[in-house]
Amino acid sequence: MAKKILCPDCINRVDPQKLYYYCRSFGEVIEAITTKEKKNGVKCRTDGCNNAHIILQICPYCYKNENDINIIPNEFIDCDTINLNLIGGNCSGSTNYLHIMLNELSIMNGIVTTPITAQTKETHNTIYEDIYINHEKPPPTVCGYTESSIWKLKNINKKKGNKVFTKLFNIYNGAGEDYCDMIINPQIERIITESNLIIFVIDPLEFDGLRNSLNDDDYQTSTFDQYAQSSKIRFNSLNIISNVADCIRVHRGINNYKTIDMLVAVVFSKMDLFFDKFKVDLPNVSQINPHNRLGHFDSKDCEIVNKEMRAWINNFAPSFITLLDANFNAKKCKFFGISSYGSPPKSEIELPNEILPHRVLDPILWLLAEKGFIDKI
Ligand SMILES: Nc1nc2c(ncn2[C@@H]2O[C@H](COP(=O)(O)OP(=O)(O)OP(=O)(O)O)[C@@H](O)[C@H]2O)c(=O)[nH]1
Ligand SMILES: [Mg+2]
Ligand SMILES: [Zn+2]
Ligand SMILES: [Zn+2]
Repeated sequence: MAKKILCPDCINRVDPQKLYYYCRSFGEVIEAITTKEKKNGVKCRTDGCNNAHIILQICPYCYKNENDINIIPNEFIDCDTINLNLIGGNCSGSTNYLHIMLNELSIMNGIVTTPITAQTKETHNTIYEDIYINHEKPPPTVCGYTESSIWKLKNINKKKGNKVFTKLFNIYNGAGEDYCDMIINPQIERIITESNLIIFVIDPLEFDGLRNSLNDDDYQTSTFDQYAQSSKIRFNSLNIISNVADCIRVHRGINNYKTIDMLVAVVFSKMDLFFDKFKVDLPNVSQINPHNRLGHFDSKDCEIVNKEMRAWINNFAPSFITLLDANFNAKKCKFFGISSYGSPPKSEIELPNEILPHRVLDPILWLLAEKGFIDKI
């Protein structure tokens, strides 16, 4: 049986034999496909339509009517898909991280990134403009946001004959609140359980020892107003990690005695705030690895960073490490330290004049190397 396709809109798995088809010329939707049609290619049934082969497929689960069509991009059928879920508490820096990382990926040697849907392009461009052109913080993600950012990735250094190594990257990044309230959002539960990769974005400011090491100004500019001003406890990452692990356990039938065998990148954001104070503890994380931009992955450097970050966090939040290791296979779980901006924001609204991302590609290069998409050195 052909592999099931993940509908990016409703996050249900669809048997390719059960897809509906849509004709762009006449807006006709064909639901029941005959065996003969399957063999010869589906054709529009409207008289006078010269659109011989209908190639636009739609998902039978989320199709409502002919005025409300979600097309499943062809790439979901042709390419190997990586479903990535970027999970972070509110204000952890996940939205900034995602779009700055995508931008860095697009200028990396040998990798070609192409947005697959108009929505993906528009959302990315808007956030890019906020950050790089207007130097403003992008707005917080709204609750219930489940749109995915869909990119085609080509590695031109991995050509075989005239075939270029290609993967589809389907990325979800919701609002922090939603990962704590999954029970009321089955769609978010499906996103988590259908992902083959997870990036946890962790805000180091949530740990008392680290937050207290900063002056008030740095704390306020590196968080959203409403959190800085209130003493309200934010949803913390321990809560999120245990929710996400429970969700995966329930849906995949993994009991509590076993760890979850999944690639997990644990990414500490906003590290620009700590490099000066913790240079002794973070001699490698605070340095940029030159291999990053060259399109391959440096396993040795990754291991050094992993150890350094684990030891550093263990000083401030040992319970974080205990909880993570109790739920996820530590061999498939790596720690990273990044800064999206490279330095703290100038004010509560304004970003630094120059955005100098620090090690933002490390986690993604590790995941792509594990998936065989780029080479390790
Ligand atoms: N110092 C510093 N602050 C950062 C960095 N990245 C993000 N921030 C701060 O963190 C805030 C939140 O960032 P977002 O990317 O919107 O966080 P989020 O995880 O998407 O938050 P929600 O969408 O509300 O869940 C930003 O407005 C910045 O103030 C960074 O690299 N350095
Ligand atoms: Mg966000
Ligand atoms: Zn669907
Ligand atoms: Zn037609």
